[in-house]
Amino acid sequence: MTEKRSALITGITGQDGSYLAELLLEKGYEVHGMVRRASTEKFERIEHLRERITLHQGDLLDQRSLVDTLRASKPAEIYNLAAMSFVAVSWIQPTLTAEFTGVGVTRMLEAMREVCPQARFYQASSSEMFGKVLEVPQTETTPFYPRSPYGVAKAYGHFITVNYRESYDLHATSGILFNHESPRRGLEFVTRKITWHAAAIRHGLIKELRLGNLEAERDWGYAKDYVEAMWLMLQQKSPEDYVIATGEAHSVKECCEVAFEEAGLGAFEPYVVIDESFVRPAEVDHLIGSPAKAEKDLGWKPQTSFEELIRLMTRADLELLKPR
Ligand code: NAP
Ligand code: G4F
Repeated sequence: MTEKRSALITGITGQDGSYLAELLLEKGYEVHGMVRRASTEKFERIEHLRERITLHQGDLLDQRSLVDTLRASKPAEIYNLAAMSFVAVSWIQPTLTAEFTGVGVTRMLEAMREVCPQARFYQASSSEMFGKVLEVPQTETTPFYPRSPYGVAKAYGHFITVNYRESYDLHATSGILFNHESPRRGLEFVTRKITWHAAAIRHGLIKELRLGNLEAERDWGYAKDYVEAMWLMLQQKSPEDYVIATGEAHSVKECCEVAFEEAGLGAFEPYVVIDESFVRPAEVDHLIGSPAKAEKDLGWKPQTSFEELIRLMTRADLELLKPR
């Protein structure tokens, strides 16, 4: 019997980690995940997979645990998705964000160099690195101008991945992913916050939704489509960097319009209150990516439109919050 290919996912308990684990299991991989200890386990997103995956205790701050996780899982592919991923909190915990989201990448790469230098490495880079954009649309060659401690940390993670590829000939790839959402998105991110609140208002559980900047625009795609691109990147003969995006931008306001309409509430304006506490010290006003290279080299295309995405998230939250 041929042995299964093994893959390690850091951040397996997160939105992307859970979809990627499902995809890799479907493809016949032996799936390992790295999780950090907490007094209460937060494994809801992978509960349905628990019997089919192997979990290892580890933390991006702890080199020993990364080395031991790689020794135990013997991965052919490593997907480094773990990070402090919420931009707003990166101003509150800037140093910790730098440690998790920036230097944590070097720790993973060092552990890989020591234990399994032949493995393939995926780094979860972000369109937040483009920040105050220097080119429209953003591509793999657009210079970075990050606008948050999170964006700065991700830029470090991107460049250290490129540097280790060039210094040590590692198969290391940086996927520059634009915003991607799903019913598994954390409630603090704006799309899920909007769809959850629209559903809760519809069911009479709450009365209003407090938001910051309604004019901000993002290139929003569906997380399930995006994890396929991560896998495709690691199947390439030589490692390169790719932008993953839909090529369309929409505003927070448009997201409200679609969600409130899908929830059967009509116009969103009577329910939304502008709350300055959600306005960021420095904003990223407009992001729009070009997926042209991904389409050409990986044969990857987004499958889900912005409107379909917000509608499916709203329907999922209506079901989740339905009185029983
Ligand atoms: P997410 O839902 O916030 O998940 C983050 C994951 O990282 C969780 O599993 C979390 O574990 C883990 N983690 C955090 N700190 C850790 C540490 N010190 N040690 C070990 N694990 C740690 O994020 P996501 O949306 O799935 O995003 C996945 C990755 O892609 C992140 O790196 C994010 O920055 C990046 N990214 C996301 C997007 C997007 O739009 N979603 C776009 C571009 C890039 P716990 O469950 O224990 O907290
Ligand atoms: O949903 P957000 O918090 O996502 P943001 O900041 O774009 O970051 C996400 O995407 C990045 C990729 O570009 C990832 F790297 C990162 O990990 C994360 O997944 O905010 C989107 C926009 C912002 O302009 C924000 O100012 O929505 C605006 N917004 C307006 N009111 C709000 C709110 N954002 C949040 N979270 N909450 C609000 O009440």
